[in-house]
Amino acid sequence: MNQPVMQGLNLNLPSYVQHPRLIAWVAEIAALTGAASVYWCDGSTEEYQRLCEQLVRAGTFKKLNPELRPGSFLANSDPSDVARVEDRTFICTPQKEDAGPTNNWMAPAEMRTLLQTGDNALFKGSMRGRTLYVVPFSMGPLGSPIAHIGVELSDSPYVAVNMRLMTRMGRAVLDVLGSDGEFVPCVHTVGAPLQPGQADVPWPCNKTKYIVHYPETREIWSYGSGYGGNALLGKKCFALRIASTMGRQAAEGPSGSPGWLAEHMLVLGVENPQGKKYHVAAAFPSACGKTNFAMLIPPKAFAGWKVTTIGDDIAWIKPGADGRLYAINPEAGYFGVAPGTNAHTNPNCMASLERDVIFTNVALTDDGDVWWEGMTDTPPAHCIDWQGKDWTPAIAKETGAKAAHPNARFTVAATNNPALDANWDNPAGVPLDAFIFGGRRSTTVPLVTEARDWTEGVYMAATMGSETTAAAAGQQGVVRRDPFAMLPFMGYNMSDYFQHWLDLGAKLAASGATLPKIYCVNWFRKGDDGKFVWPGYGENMRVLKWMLDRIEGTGGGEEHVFGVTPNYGDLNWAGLDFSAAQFDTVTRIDAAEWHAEMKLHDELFTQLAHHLPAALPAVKARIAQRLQKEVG
Ligand code: SAT
Ligand code: MN
Repeated sequence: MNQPVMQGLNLNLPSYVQHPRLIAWVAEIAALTGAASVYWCDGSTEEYQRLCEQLVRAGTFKKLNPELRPGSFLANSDPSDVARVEDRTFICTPQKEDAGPTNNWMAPAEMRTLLQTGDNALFKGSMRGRTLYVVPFSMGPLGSPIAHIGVELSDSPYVAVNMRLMTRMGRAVLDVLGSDGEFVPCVHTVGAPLQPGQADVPWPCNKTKYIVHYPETREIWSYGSGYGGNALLGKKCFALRIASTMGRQAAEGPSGSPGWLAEHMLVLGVENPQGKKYHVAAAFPSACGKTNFAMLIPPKAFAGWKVTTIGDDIAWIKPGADGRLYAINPEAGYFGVAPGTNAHTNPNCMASLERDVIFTNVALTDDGDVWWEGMTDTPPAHCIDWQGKDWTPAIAKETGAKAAHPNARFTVAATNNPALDANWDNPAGVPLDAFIFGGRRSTTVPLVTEARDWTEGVYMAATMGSETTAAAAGQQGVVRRDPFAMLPFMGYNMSDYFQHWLDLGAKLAASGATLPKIYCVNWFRKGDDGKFVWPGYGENMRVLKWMLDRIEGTGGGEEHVFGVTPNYGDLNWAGLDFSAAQFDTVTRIDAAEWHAEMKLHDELFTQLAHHLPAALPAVKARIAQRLQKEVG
């Protein structure tokens, strides 16, 4: 076939690419960035292996000991490029208020000048000396009516191989796209062009970073970082920021459709010993245990109970013809936090990581395997830390040096997970029975509370707070409001998003549907000794079981200031030594703490005053009144 040649550059177009708009766009970006060559990813195993070998030769990857960790690699990033950069993430809507006060905003024209068209536009020549990888991917099962397609153009082969594990990637996507299918264009550069003869570094990146979204035109442009959600653009950028705007747009116009939701949620299946299956979607901020909860193994006393994973990070949720909400996992792999993962906290995850894994920023052991803080009780006597330095327990004690970066990650295909749900790939999704919202709070917020109705549940989710983690650059351990665990991932105005949730609930209720119950949880309360009181992990099954009892109408509980909470006797304690006094420590409502907390809700609502649904301050007023009356 005719090979289009742009300014001397051969597009290396495979004959199966039949989409003129896609071809023209690839040519345009190749010209803008000055890429040295273009490579179209077909998504094959052979290609994956070849690119991994190439990354080994480039020094980006180390091949791990094939006897201990077959098919697996370790990448160490540049020490400056280790997490999402929220302060460099932009939502570029024409009107600032459409991005809302929680997002960084710049006018689209101004951003385009900066990135694409200005004299010193960052993307101009940004891929010089590098290959541009064309990475077609589907978020959601290939060809499913609820899936959406994206194409990422990236100069990072690390991105290409990660995208193969995280999404349905390759030629089959272009087959679905045909000659005129819609796709979300995603442009990514590490921002490190090479001069002729210049040697590359193992982890090219740039101090300047821009993670940019244009919701109106559904485009993503990412500059300067090669790490995680900054660079794997199908994940937070597409499946949350762009998709959230798509879900809301679907509710606009005359169709009367309630639209849909793109949420920062794991989705799990839970089956009781009688074989009844429930599905739960749970939102927690990054690095607060979504992967662990999604892969939970019930304690021994819960014989016959089974938890299975549909997804561990993102859910797309749509009303079905029966009015129920159905969830799919748009991803096909897990990009999870390694530190703290072990045979106790997440045995299914450890099993998932036995082979065919890309590790990033963990430590390398002397026998060519990986290690991270918390992986084993006894650390290795020596390893090479994530920055390539010698690490021993003695060095760690002296300097505090971590073997693995706290945001070190694994990338692994979902199919590695022994607890994978049989319906994880079902295009119809799974019907949801409950939503859970949880933050990381060492004080104040009780173990579990059930919202009395949808609006109260939306209030709980909207006012959620959490202590910051290493998943984002910046200070750690500070409580911030993180509505719906979506603060860093909202593609539009947060108040309009609250309204979308309220409207969707109201429309479904009006159609006679039973809405999922909404719960607020906190696994992270600490005692006076500074230690977590609740044992967490598999023991979270006890809380989950209480929720299912409530759904069945059999679970006990007491109505309270914020909703319904279980009494000590309402949870099944078989096989766990957890006293009523300990239970009190994780459920107690302290008046002073809650008055302070309500002030923070106030601050949030003041910040979000524009378009804030009146129903939310109304819930707040009711709570404040009860708090005064019942707690003091
Ligand atoms: O780097 S990611 O954004 O993919 C991980 C996370 O913060 O959840
Ligand atoms: Mn996440």
